[in-house]
Amino acid sequence: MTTTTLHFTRPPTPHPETELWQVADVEALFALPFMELVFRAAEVHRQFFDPNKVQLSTLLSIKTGGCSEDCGYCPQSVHHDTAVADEPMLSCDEVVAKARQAKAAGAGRFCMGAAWRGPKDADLERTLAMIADVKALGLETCATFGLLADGQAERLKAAGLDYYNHNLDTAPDKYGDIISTRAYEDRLDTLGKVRAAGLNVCCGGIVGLDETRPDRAALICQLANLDPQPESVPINNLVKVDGTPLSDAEEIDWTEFVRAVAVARLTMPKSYIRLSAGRRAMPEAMQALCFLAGANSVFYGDKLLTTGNPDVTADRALMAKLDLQPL
Ligand code: SAM
Ligand code: DTB
Ligand code: SF4
Repeated sequence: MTTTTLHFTRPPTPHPETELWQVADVEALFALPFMELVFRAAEVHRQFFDPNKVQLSTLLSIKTGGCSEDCGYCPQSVHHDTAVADEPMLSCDEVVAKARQAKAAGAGRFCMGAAWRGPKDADLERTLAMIADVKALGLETCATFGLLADGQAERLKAAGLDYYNHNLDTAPDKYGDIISTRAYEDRLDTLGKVRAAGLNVCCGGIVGLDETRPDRAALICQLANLDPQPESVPINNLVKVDGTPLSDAEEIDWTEFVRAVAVARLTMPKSYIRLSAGRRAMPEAMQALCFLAGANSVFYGDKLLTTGNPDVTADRALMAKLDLQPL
């Protein structure tokens, strides 16, 4: 019997002098043979993490719907006619009760989301007690409230916030097709404020917005070139919601999603890569491949913000089958 040995050069790395990723090099990672890409990503994953551990974050929408922004994917925008009803902000007691349930179910982090362009100071003030009370339960805290004004990140930090989530969402060149009410630069500005306040950064994006592979590479390049890199990187697969402009976006092939996870792992070796929105529609075997390719975090709990997520029983069963332990 003859055996064939395949030889691959080492995959691309950041530019040796600037240490910045070039879009072309990230595209070259996407273009690696699928098995080679997944293998390399799995190899890097093991250098920095226990591959049998997965971080669990539970989401809660503390203020739903009625958002002034026109993000084309989002069911909570006033610009789109969706089935999401506007709701006032939850009370602190309601939020803490949900956080308690999340902790009892095994979550390690609790992420509070609000359908705002950014918080008014009075709104922010009301969230501070929620953050302090959730933190006091022994959970890590995360908030995603949109663009931050000067001083707001510091107030969140002082209240006990651990992470702030603010996504770049897509490539700079694709961004204008998706959102018109705020600029890419505004997002980078908020990420800078979050960092400067000493908060951990959770920053990722969405695939399946009818973007091209070079767009996906450009998004990951932007994320990887944040300095320091985000501690947490959510990779969302678009959840297509009726009434949003992207409700009939073309589905990306599942292998392309796995490639995006693997490329995120290779370019951000020390970050938690979160298999995020869209997981309910993913077969278990695909999720397992994402974990092999370097995903080591998920949203855990029956609901994301307004749409569904795998139920806790199903996730526990999957984790048991894959011998994955919660962090
Ligand atoms: N309003 C704040 C903001 O936009 O920053 C915080 C909440 S917003 C819902 C947080 C993130 O959820 C968005 O940046 C986007 O990445 C993600 N998201 C929203 N709708 C989505 C969808 N239909 N599918 C996948 N991800 C989505
Ligand atoms: C993130 O990257 N994905 C989460 C969280 N950060 C805030 C939100 C997903 C939202 C999916 C659509 C919804 O449930 O409304
Ligand atoms: Fe508003 Fe955030 Fe939805 Fe955009 S993604 S419409 S800012 S809630």
